[in-house]
Amino acid sequence: MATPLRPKAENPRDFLATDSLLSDEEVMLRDTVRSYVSKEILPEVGAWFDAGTFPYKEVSKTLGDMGLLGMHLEGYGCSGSSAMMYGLACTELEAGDSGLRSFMSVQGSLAMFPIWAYGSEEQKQEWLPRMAAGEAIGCFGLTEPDSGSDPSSMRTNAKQQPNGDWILNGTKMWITNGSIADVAVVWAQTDEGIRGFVVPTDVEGFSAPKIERKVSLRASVTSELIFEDVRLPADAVLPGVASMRGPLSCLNEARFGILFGVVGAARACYESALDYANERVQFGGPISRFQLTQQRLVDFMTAVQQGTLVAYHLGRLKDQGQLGPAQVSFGKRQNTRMAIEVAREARSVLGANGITTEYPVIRHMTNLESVYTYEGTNEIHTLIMGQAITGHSAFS
Ligand code: TGC
Ligand code: FAD
Repeated sequence: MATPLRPKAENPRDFLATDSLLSDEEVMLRDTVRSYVSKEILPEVGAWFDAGTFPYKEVSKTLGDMGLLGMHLEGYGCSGSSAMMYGLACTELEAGDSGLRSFMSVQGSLAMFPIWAYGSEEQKQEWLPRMAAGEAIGCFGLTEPDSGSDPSSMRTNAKQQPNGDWILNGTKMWITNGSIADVAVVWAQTDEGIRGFVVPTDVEGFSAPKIERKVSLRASVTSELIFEDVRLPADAVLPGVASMRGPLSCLNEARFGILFGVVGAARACYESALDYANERVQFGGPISRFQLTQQRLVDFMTAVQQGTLVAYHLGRLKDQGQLGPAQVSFGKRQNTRMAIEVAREARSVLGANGITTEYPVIRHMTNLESVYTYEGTNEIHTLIMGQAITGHSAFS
């Protein structure tokens, strides 16, 4: 039988059949999260974004019930899933909204991970089961008003008193989940180096004003954390680490989630542009028949497929215990750049409709501006990789 002259790809949404690289269990988890996002997030998230809010208690409980919070950790109510499964969940959540993936990343990788990796048995028992169930929300305080890319210059400090208590003073800035958190993992200078503290947010002297007027990640809460002579018991400190290695190791976990997540945002933009181009009629037919439109759609599809392959490869390396921090930087930097470029160009395929939140693309586009900056800016990841390939540090 003759081959059709103009075959359409069997699946234009997965052109290289990257699903064939996943196990049945991985596909099942991926489809479950995709279905949740499609039914419960996509119909609402545009309005949440417009209003600058989201129903965090409900979302937290549902993600907990689905076993997604701290899913890559073992024990204490966590599901003990593979890194690949964690990454796939991030992709699907971020196809809904980067704010949703941020919520999950901060909870699992930035708040639960340090308690799990460096906490005492009591700290783990007190917080991890409730956080895994979505009944307690966590945040991670590293960045400060004058200390962003260079967190080791932080001024927040904790001084141990003769009776063993700690007194914490300082200000953290740009903290995801800050004003909705039940517990904050806070990094501070001490006489013994940089230490992490587990701070219940109902403690006296703590406040967390919400940062307003964001045009990015509007369906996510971002806050300042202020500590004014906050008194903490001796056992509030994370006993397992006393250096920048503590917070930086948490970033490896969250950056890994991002390199998967942004592929979901890019895919959502590509699919929105493809659907729109097939439906929108100008000059007597769909705009998808124009060569210039096809070039853009093919570029989006290629970029998303390449990003998927990078993510899957790094996911497999992580599950084999072979993934280094500079390789995580490769994925965070490359996939975030890819996603932001796809989003910006996809926005223009939708013409004027593309500037409204009736369609998801501009929401993803503005969200990705935050993702480009947080968890290490594009430039910081460039320098991490530059150091890895030359042996020279160019940070200062
Ligand atoms: P440096 O002197 O190189 O190292 C200090 C210590 O840390 C160790 N180390 C690491 N350990 C684990 N993982 C890594 N990636 C590590 N990188 C370094 C290192 O071995 C050393 O250990 P030790 O035991 O000898 O003390 O560190 P530095 O202070 O010069 O920092 C280097 C630099 C610039 C790469 C680092 O500061 C950096 O990554 N800056 C970017 C800051 C950043 O990414 N902030 C993110 C804040 S959290 C956030 O954005 C959350 S967004 C949440 C959301 O998803 O909504
Ligand atoms: P700066 O460090 O001041 O950088 C400004 C510019 O200078 C950037 O382009 C940067 O790349 C460039 N630059 C800096 N140093 C160098 C250099 N050595 N070489 C070349 N260029 C350089 N932080 C937390 O701790 N917890 C959170 O939950 C959290 N959530 C966030 C949520 C949102 C929505 C946002 C936007 C940020 C969040 N952050 C959080 C903070 C985030 O990690 C920082 O914004 C980020 O690390 C960059 O710091 P900065 O904004 O102070 O920029």
